[in-house]
Amino acid sequence: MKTLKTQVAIIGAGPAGLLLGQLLAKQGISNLILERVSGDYVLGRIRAGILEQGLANLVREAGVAERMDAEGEVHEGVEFAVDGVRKHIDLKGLTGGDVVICYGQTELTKDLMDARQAAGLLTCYEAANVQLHDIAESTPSVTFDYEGEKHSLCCDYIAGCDGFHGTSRQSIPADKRTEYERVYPFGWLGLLSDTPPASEELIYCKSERGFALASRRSATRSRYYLQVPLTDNVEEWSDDDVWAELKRRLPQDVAENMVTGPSLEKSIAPLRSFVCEPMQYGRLFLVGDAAHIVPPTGAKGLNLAASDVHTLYKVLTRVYQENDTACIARYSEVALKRVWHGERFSWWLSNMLHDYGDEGGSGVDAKMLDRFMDSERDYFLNTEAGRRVLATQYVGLPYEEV
Ligand code: RFL
Ligand code: PHB
Repeated sequence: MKTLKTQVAIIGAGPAGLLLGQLLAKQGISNLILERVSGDYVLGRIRAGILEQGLANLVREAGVAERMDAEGEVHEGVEFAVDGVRKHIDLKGLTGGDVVICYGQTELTKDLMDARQAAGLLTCYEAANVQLHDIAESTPSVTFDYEGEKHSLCCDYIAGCDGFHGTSRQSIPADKRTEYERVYPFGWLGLLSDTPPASEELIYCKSERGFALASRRSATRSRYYLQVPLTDNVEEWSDDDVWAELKRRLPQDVAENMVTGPSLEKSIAPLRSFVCEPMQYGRLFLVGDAAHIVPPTGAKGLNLAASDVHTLYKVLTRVYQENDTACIARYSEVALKRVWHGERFSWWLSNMLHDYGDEGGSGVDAKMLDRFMDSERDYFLNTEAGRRVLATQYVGLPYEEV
C-alpha cells in the first residue's frame, strides 16, 4: 500500500473538481484529484454550454479564463418561441447589465485540465475502487487502486465532486441525509454538428410536437436538442430524422435558416430534479452533481456546481488562512439556498416548455396543467414584470457570502 498525503482530497475531475482544485491551489491549499475514467473520456462528454457571470468570474479568479474570454460568446439576450411565435428576452436590459457566456463545458474542462497540468498539480486518472474512510473523524482518508497498486490518501477534508453516480454521496449514512427527486417522463436528444447555427441567440421552443432548443457553441458549431420519449434509443434516430423533427418544431423562419450536416455527437439524457440534504457530513462536502441534479432547461447544472465550488473554496480558505473552523458548518446551508432557487427555476421552465402528454403533474390533470402553463407563458413572456423575473433568474442569482 502506497501512502499519500494532501490537505483536500477531491473526488472527480469534472468541472467542479477541477475548478475547486485550481482555486484552492491558488490559495496555497494542497489538493489531489482522483478520477475514475481517463482525461479523454471526461472530455468526450458533451454537456452544458451556457455560463453565468458568477461562474465566468470564478474561472477568472482561478486564472484560467484566457480562452473563455477570447472565444466565448457574450449573449445579451435569449429567445422563447411558443407555437412558432418568437419572443426576445433582453437579458442585459432587464437585469441592469447582466449577460451569459456561451462556451462549452468541454472547452472549460480542457482549459482547467491544461492549467492543472501546467501548475504541476496531481490528478490520478483511471483511479479505481475509490473508497472514503473515517469521514466523521478528524483524520479521514481515501483508498483507491492506481497504476496497479493500492493507495491510501490521508487528508483533512474530502470534496465529493464525483457527479450523480459517484461514491461520495453514498458514503453518508442513509439516515443522515434526505433526498428529493422528480424523474421527468421524457428525455432530451442532443445533436452537435459543425454547421453554422440557425440563430445568433438560443431559442427555447414549445411546439405541438414537444420541446426543442436551438443552441450553439460558436459561429460554426451548432447544438440542438429535442424532447423525446424515455423509451427512445439514440440508435433509432438517424441524423436526418433529428434534422427533420427540428424543422417541424422550430419556428418556420428559423427552420428555413437551419443548415444540416453530419452529427459529431448524438445522445439521449434523462431529465431529473434531485437534491440531497445536507450537502456535508463530518469532513466530507458534496459539490455539484454529486449533491443535486436539474433538468437542463434552465442551463443551471454546471452553474450550480460552480456556486457550490465558490462556497466551499471560501470556507476552506477561511479554515486554512484564518483558522476559522466555525464557518465549516455553514457550507451546506449557504450552498443549498442557491441550489433550491436553481432547482425551482429549472423545474418551472421545464413545466412551461415541455409536453407532458397525459401525465399532468402537481396534482392537476394534463388539460388543466396546460391551461395553467398557458397563463404562465403569457405572463412571463408578455409582461415587463414577468420578463424581468425570467431574465434575472436565467442570468443567475448572486452568490451568497459565507
Ligand atoms: P460531472 O461533470 O458529472 O463530473 C463528475 C466526475 O466524477 C467522476 N467520478 C468518479 N471519480 C472517482 N471515483 C468515482 N467513484 C467516481 N464517480 C464519478 C466522473 O467520471 C466525472 O468525471 O459533475 P460536476 O463536476 O459536478 O459538473 C456538473 C456538470 O457536469 C453538470 O451539472 C452539467 O453538465 C449538467 N448538464 C447540463 N447542464 C447545463 O447547465 N446545460 C446542459 O446543457 C447540460 N447538459 C448535463 C447535460 C448533464 C448530462 N449528464 C449528467 C448525463 C447533458 C448530460 C448528458
Ligand atoms: C447547450 O448548449 O448545451 C444548452 C444550452 C442551454 C440549455 C441547455 C443546454 O438550457
